[in-house]
Amino acid sequence: MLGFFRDGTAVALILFHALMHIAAADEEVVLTDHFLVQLHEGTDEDAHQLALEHGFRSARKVPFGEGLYHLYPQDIPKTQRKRSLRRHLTQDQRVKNVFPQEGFGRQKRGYRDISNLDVNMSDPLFTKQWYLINTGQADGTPGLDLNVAEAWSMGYTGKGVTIAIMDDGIDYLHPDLALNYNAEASFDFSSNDPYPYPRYTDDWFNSHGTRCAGEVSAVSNNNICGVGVAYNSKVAGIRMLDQPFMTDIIEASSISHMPQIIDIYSASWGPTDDGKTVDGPRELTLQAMADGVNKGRGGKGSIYVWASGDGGSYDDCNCDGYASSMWTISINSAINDGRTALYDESCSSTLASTFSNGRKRNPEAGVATTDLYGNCTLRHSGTSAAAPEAAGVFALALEANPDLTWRDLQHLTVLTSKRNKLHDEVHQWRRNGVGLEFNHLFGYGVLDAGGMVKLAREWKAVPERFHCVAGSMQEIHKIQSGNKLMLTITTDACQGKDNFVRYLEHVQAVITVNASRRGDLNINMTSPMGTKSILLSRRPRDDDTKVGFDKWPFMTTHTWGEDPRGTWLLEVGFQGESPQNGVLKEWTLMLHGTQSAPYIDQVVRDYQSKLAMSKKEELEEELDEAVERSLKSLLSKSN
Ligand SMILES: *[C@@H]1O[C@H](CO)[C@@H](O)[C@H](O)[C@H]1NC(C)=O
Ligand SMILES: *[C@@H]1O[C@H](CO)[C@@H](O)[C@H](O)[C@H]1NC(C)=O
Ligand SMILES: *[C@@H]1O[C@H](CO)[C@@H](O)[C@H](O)[C@H]1NC(C)=O
Ligand SMILES: *[C@@H]1O[C@H](CO)[C@@H](O)[C@H](O)[C@H]1NC(C)=O
Ligand SMILES: [Ca+2]
Ligand SMILES: [Ca+2]
Repeated sequence: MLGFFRDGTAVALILFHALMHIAAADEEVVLTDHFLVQLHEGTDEDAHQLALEHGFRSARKVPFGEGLYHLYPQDIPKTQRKRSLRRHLTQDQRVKNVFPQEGFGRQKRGYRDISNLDVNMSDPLFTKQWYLINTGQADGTPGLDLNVAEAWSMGYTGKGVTIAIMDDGIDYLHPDLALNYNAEASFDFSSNDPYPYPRYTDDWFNSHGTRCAGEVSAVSNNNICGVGVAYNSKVAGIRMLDQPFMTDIIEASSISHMPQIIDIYSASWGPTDDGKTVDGPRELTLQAMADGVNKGRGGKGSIYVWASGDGGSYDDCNCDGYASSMWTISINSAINDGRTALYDESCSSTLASTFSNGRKRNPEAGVATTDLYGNCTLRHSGTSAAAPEAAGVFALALEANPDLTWRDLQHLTVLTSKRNKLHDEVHQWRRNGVGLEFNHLFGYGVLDAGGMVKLAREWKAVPERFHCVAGSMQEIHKIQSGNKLMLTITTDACQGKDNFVRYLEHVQAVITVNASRRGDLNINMTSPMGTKSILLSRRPRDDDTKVGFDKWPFMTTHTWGEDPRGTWLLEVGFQGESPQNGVLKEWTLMLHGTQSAPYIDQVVRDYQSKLAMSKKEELEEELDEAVERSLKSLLSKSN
């Protein structure tokens, strides 16, 4: 039976009916050589053995039921070559059920035929906006884009959604922005007035906010500059970066400005990216963020989108308390051929990526958008340019489903972001314990607007969130070069208590550690399901010898969806030329997530309550479709 359906056997049977329905495919359905197989009993090793015997590469346990395994083939998925594969599996004594997998994934969620796109915009820069529709312009890789055309073709353009750009102001007189400018929701916290117009300097230094605004909300089809990702959304300017020093009050005021009108806040700033800073939001700003996610948007939560940072391989965005916050969606960037940009920072808290400039000499490989004083530019850059693109995609999702909470949007990001052709030379793409593919730099991949709005339309709010302190280690532990410290916490994830966390969202490791050279410290954490998160990489420029990390909440998104029960391993060591030593004083493991399964469980519950109201057959069909969708959204990750 399907273990996690706490509602019992009947439900499990219904689900199986649904699964069989998918399996009982008609002629037109393409079957792949991926199989969902249920075993009578046995360990992961037995499943692996079974997979090998039938010519598969291996078997991976999947989380939506007892004894269910995904058997996957040796090479890149193709359509099923041997019909007999299924028969052999069905006949195997160890196997209880076999669910062949339809070949829908590549069509629906993969690359699309660019010539099928029918987007006709009069804006002169539109064809230079490869991040919207990448046809290979500027030496880019065709199809490597935000897939906005699909969302637009479904009618989602950001209507009714307001995005605030927290930056150095917005040229709201710009003819490509004026129409979409939300003056009522705008403010200038740098000079305390309602007009966030950028301060003039000879070098146009304060062009950042205007460029970001155009990426989100530039008006379409008006013969001016380009087109925003959410070209019918409203954009608000929150000027807050243009004064000699930042203060907690300015940050907090900006982040909490009009949370019932502003839906999404986009931030392309943070602590200095010098590779030696460890800093984050102060007291008021933390409180403002907490209030935002709990009370903003009528309680559904303000959406905070954050650029992961421009510190390059010398920095680690987990040392940036804004980007690494659970309440922000931290966005990294890929360049137009899928490589990392040289300024990209990597860290385990990044959720996904969009696009920006870098490496390419081609003058049109930058980000085309609006610029100061009515101009346009082809050269917006950095992870600064990446965050607003994400804000635009989220605006499309919020239009598709205004009920989405801040957490729903993170789940949607995890499920629909794509590896596409992203390529990180340093860190491999890996799969976590529930099969979600991620990368240490790109997160779960590049945002896919079409995929996101499709899933958003049908989305049911995820179950309630719980918080469990899985364990805390407060003793003194010495660390030395060449002799890394290994600690474990074994946890039941508060099972049996009200705050049991069974399906993870974010995980935080609160760590106090000092070192003779902080930058040489290197911390990894491995979950019970075997997913290793790099919590801290070497930062060669960080020569701190005193402060270390004081109760610093390192965050990982890489264990999303996993079962946190079991033993967590923390490894702390040094990398670098000279021998170092240090002392770890605390490791507290905090789990955040849900008790009941997101996605499928809800579908079944909804179905049950509806069933009580009759119209059985119709509903059964609905359920089939709903379960199919849920499974597809999860399993398509394995394509
Ligand atoms: C695009 O729109 C313009 C102006 O509306 C029109 O003249 C042109 O024929 C259109 N092109 C296509 C390919 O539809
Ligand atoms: C910006 O626009 C102004 C006025 O339209 C124009 O005079 C100027 O040359 C433009 N500057 C750049 C750098 O394109
Ligand atoms: C780290 O902290 C310990 C205990 O508080 C202290 O004895 C040690 O000198 C510190 N080491 C460094 C490198 O600051
Ligand atoms: C952490 O993981 C990285 C990448 O796998 C590895 O290079 C490094 O040595 C590990 N560090 C520790 C302290 O285990
Ligand atoms: Ca335009
Ligand atoms: Ca940084």
